[in-house]
Amino acid sequence: MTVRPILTAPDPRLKAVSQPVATVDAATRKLIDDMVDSMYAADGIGLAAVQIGEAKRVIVMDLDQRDGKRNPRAFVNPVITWRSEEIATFEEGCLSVPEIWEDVERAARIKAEYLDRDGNKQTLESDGLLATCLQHEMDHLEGVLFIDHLSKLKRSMALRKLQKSKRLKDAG
Ligand code: K1U
Ligand code: ZN
Repeated sequence: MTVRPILTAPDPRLKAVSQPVATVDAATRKLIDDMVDSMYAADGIGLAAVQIGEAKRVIVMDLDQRDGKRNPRAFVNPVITWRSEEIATFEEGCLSVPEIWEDVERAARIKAEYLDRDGNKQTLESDGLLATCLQHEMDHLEGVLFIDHLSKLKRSMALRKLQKSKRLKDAG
């Protein structure tokens, strides 16, 4: 089990565009395992590889964490193939933007294709939290944070709050 530190904004590495994975091999599965361990250790429901400093197109997610049961899923090289015109608004958080929660508008439903941890091609149609979380994590693969969807004023307020809490933490 390897829990790796999660980068926080405004770390410039979070702005990288992640590169596709050539083959789902042992190294990819080790990355997936580290991401799952890091996500659970941080009490998250999703994580993109770039958040632990690996700019690869890999996402993990577990939306079913109940009664100590875990059901992690991995999405390698995910692509959104269809988005609904209907929009849904969810309050989002991000392990790379701690302590900030804001409403974000995204497509209410999406279809996606990806490779699973065995390298098999999968298709998925989703709505609700799964559609929101997938779009949030896929934004990370393009170097986009959820606060980039906010107004300039709300984004700069969020970044100021983040910097203040970092200063307080550093001061002990
Ligand atoms: O990308 C990330 O950092 C993961 C992020 C996923 C996400 C959450 C909510 C809406 C969209 C995307 C998180 O896991 S934030 C943490 C979180 O969801 C949570 C933490 C503690 C209790 C309950 C939820
Ligand atoms: Zn995030």
